[in-house]
Amino acid sequence: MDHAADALRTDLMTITRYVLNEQSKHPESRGDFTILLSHIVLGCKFVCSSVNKAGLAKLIGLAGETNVQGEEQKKLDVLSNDVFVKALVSSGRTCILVSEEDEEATFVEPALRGRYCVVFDPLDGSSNIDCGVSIGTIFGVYMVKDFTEPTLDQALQPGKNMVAAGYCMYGSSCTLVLSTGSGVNGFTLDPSLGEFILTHPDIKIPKKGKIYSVNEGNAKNWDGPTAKYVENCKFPKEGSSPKSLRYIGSMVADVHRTLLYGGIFLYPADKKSPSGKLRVLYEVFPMSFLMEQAGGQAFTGKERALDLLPKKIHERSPIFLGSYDDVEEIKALYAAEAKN
Ligand code: FDP
Repeated sequence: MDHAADALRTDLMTITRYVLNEQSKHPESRGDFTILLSHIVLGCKFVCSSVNKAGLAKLIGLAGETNVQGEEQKKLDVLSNDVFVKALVSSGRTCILVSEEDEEATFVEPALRGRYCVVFDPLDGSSNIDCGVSIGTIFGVYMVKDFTEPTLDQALQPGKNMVAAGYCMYGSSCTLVLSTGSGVNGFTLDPSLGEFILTHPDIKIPKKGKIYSVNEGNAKNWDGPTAKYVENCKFPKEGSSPKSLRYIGSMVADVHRTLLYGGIFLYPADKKSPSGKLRVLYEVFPMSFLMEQAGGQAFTGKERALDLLPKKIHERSPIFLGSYDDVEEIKALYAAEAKN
């Protein structure tokens, strides 16, 4: 009998146990983050269960509303947003919430205020809901200095100020990937226990990958460096192999694969969308934070993504993120263009 393997199977590291262990390294900590995270986890479990039941419960279909980006909102988006807002407010640890689904930020009522600002996309990749492709929740957490008088500025901080970020992917399994600023860990929901168990400890992205991920249907409107980069992926220099293309069209799923297998995910600017498509606060920042924590990089075409200072809560930015060496290549192409 393999006692070491058996011990691993029976000594389960749940996400709560993991965060409590981390908390014990900071004796001054009051456990606020642990409480906040348990509410985020509750939201993820609820959305996971709803996504699994969506067909059965006839939840799929338009809710008859349009969100701030002018996209059709589906019932699952509405439901997920409601669940996360209520879970975060009731945690008593938040003062400002920014959701992809809400035009304005939510300022928590004074009696329930705490010191965290949470930015999130409750159900990202929603165009994939109806065909059962993986979708996810993305979140980022900031600490607010004076939470008794919260202002919008405190939600408009650069991504490098985040204290935690993560996503939960609702796919063939439900996986929550989290960083609290000291590496990246992945937890998989064991449905029989209702617990997220540490299954991917200390995730490191390969230094260079063999996959690129982009919506090539936009190629005619790309700028020079993006077009050149993708050309190089397909027709590399003599002696190197071409990269494979994988594009799901669900950011959480595309980033998850990139994190585990290596490579690069691109959502560049194009002539029709000069700022790209993805939202800075709750898509670009959390994913860039995770990439850097896993040893990769995230770049906007101009600067390190986490250095961006957003001016509006729903601002967009181009993004190139993934393996360190792959992002270096696109950085070099933009640097060369800036010189000319
Ligand atoms: P969706 O529109 O389905 O919600 O930001 C949303 C997002 O999906 C990302 O999850 C995804 O990476 C991207 O948009 C896909 O955009 P394209 O359809 O333009 O490729």
